[in-house]
Amino acid sequence: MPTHHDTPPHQGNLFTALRASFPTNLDATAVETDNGLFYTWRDLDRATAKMANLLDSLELPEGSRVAVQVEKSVEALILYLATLRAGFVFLPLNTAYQSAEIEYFIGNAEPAVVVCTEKNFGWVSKIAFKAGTKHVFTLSENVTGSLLDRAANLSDQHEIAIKNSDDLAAILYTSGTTGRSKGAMLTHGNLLSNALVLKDYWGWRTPDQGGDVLIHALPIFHVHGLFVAIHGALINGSKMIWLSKFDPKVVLEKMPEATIFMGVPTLYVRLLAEPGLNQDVVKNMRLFIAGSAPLLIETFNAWQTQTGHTILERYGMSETAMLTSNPYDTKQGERRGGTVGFPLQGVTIRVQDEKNKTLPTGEIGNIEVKGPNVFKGYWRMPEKTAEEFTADGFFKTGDVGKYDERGYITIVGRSKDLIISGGYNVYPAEIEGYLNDLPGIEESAVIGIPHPDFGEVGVALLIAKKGIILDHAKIIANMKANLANFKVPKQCFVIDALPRNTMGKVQKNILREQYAKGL
Ligand code: MCA
Ligand code: AMP
Repeated sequence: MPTHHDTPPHQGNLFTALRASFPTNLDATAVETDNGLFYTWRDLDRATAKMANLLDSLELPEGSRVAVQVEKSVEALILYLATLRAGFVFLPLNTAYQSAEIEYFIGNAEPAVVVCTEKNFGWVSKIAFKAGTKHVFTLSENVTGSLLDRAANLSDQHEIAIKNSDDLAAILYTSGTTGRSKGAMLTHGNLLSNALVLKDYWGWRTPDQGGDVLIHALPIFHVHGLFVAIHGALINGSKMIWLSKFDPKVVLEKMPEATIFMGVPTLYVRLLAEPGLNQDVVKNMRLFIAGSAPLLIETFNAWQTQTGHTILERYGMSETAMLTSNPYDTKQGERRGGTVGFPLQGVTIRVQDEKNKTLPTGEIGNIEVKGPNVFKGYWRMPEKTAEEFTADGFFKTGDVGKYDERGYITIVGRSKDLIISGGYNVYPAEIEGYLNDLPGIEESAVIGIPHPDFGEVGVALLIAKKGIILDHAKIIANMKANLANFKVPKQCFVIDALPRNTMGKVQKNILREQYAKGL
């Protein structure tokens, strides 16, 4: 384990490495938005300094969290980078979360600072102040808000905070199979090691090597958009074409000026449906990356046929950033559809049986991982953290898969009860808990069924209390009023009883077979 004085402490700050990668010509464009705004590297440097000075002016305790629920914007990107620069812990929250969800996250993380949209300030600030947060700022996607007003007149010079590589940089909430979300604690070292490995493995070209241009069309409150995409571009001094929201037509419009695109499978499915997708529009592109959910071989093949490009699929988790990837350089192997490639450099992956014995090639088991990418643990949940690591320090991913004879890893399923819909995780336990509390519902089961656009979507099976007739529309409306919209089951069915095994456990696999015909 390298002792900390090996690298000067402030070198441990991820922002130091990102800032050191800015091109020499600071007046070049760093970010170009879909609504015609241009930000130079100098703009990023000055704006992050001003915002970091604002955070410093609050005299926050070491390790303070900055919770952020704002629409995607370059100012939100600047806030993320400023939080790193000032040495605090960034906590991004999905913009779809409603008050009950936000109340949980703020109660659990106890952020010193909360940044929300001007529209949501009323209810978010109430929750935040009640939980002891002292500073609530606003930031809206039309470049307004108290955060910008307060930072505007501060100095554009800022000494990057000294951090060790195992200091926290971010907390990302992700849920397990049971109960409430857990805050995955990611360190500066986790994120920097992953960014450096991917920069090399995906063949990123710095400006003096011909340069790269990334189309960024993902949300920035999850690992894919916030770390893999943003760090990839910044650590390489590459321009980002910044879309406030995914729109397939806009992505196609930008492709002739870009070289790299990252997306969850749903984005590829929607691009394939565009008549404008052809070999011509992609001729300047060099790399299409997919992940966050299974990429169907049909999508992989259709993309190859329609564009001539072979999608590079990789595998990641909030707790581990990226673990594996198909190769970019064909000398290291072909990109094999249906697989997630090889463990990244420095990452060890094993496939274990139920007795924690390592399985041979070809045999399906539980995927476990060890490496500099693996998180520090769950925020204030030491017991839960301990449960998810083996005695010899491997993290249990909850994914089920195998190695093939050429060393490629295939994910064949999940041991955790999880639905991944359009790249967002939906936890049946959370939805079931909510449904079971509704009047008239005896019990419920939420399962994932195939969906042509989102990959899979949730469907709820409801058991009514004796003598009660359940009103589906009312139940759905109730969930929409209280839960993030993407979590709401796309359909509800009332049935007499849930199939159970001899242990009394609900047999969701039987339900999935019964309802797999889709909507
Ligand atoms: C929107 N809707 C959804 C989803 N998104 N329903 C199910 N699943 C979804 N993902 C519903 C909304 O509730 C709404 O329904 C209707 O679709 C339209 O909403 P809208 O927001 O306009 O949807 P959209 O613009 O079509 O969004 C689809 C999307 C978005 C662009 C695919 O979901 C997206 O950006 N997904 C990316 C998620 C992501 O970044 N994942 C990375 C996680 P209603 O009208 O009824 O309200 S990081 C990760 O997994 C690991 C670490 C890794 O490996 O990267
Ligand atoms: P989360 O950490 O909550 O964002 O979700 C991580 C989960 O997404 C992983 O545990 C996998 O189940 C799933 N996942 C990520 N990338 C892939 C992929 N390329 N193929 C299949 N599943 C994936």
